Amino acid sequence: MEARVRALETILTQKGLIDPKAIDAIVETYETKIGPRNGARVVAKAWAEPDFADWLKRDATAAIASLGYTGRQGEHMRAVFNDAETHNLVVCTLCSCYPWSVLGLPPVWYKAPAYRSRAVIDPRGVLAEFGVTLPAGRKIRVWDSTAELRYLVVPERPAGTDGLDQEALADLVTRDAMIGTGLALEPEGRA
Ligand SMILES: [Co+2]
Repeated sequence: MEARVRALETILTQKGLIDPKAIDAIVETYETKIGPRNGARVVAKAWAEPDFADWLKRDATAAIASLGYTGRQGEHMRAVFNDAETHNLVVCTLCSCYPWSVLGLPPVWYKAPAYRSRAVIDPRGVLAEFGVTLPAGRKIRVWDSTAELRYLVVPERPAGTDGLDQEALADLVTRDAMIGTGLALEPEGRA
């Protein structure tokens, strides 16, 4: 795969269709500047501000863009909220569509055929392998991403976080919690 990518880049560069410096800049941006902290700030704001949560539910693309996080390909975002009845899990069964603008680069397992097929066939088993056990009776809803529509899971706000500001709340929101393969962390000092 690496050799193929290098060959493709060489040909496209020789034909003058791409500038390797531009590619490097994009990779560097997604590796170091854009990552799951963006999404964590979106979730923390939704936890802290009911008006923002409403907006996120109605029009996630606009609500997320208001924080300056916009997609490179203009894809639409949808936020799906975990609650006492439903846990949401995101996959791209076809390839690896992922909300880069809020989560950065996808983890390797997200692109793996095993995750992509099993997330829909046996979501509860997949969650167990991620160490997530849901309360009995909780439904799991699986969302299949596409190039046009990408999902951000808003995990449930942990108990004992009333006094935390948004920066501290964002620290509890992991990348996996926003894909649905994890839950938000418990605040420290809460046994
Ligand atoms: Co895809």
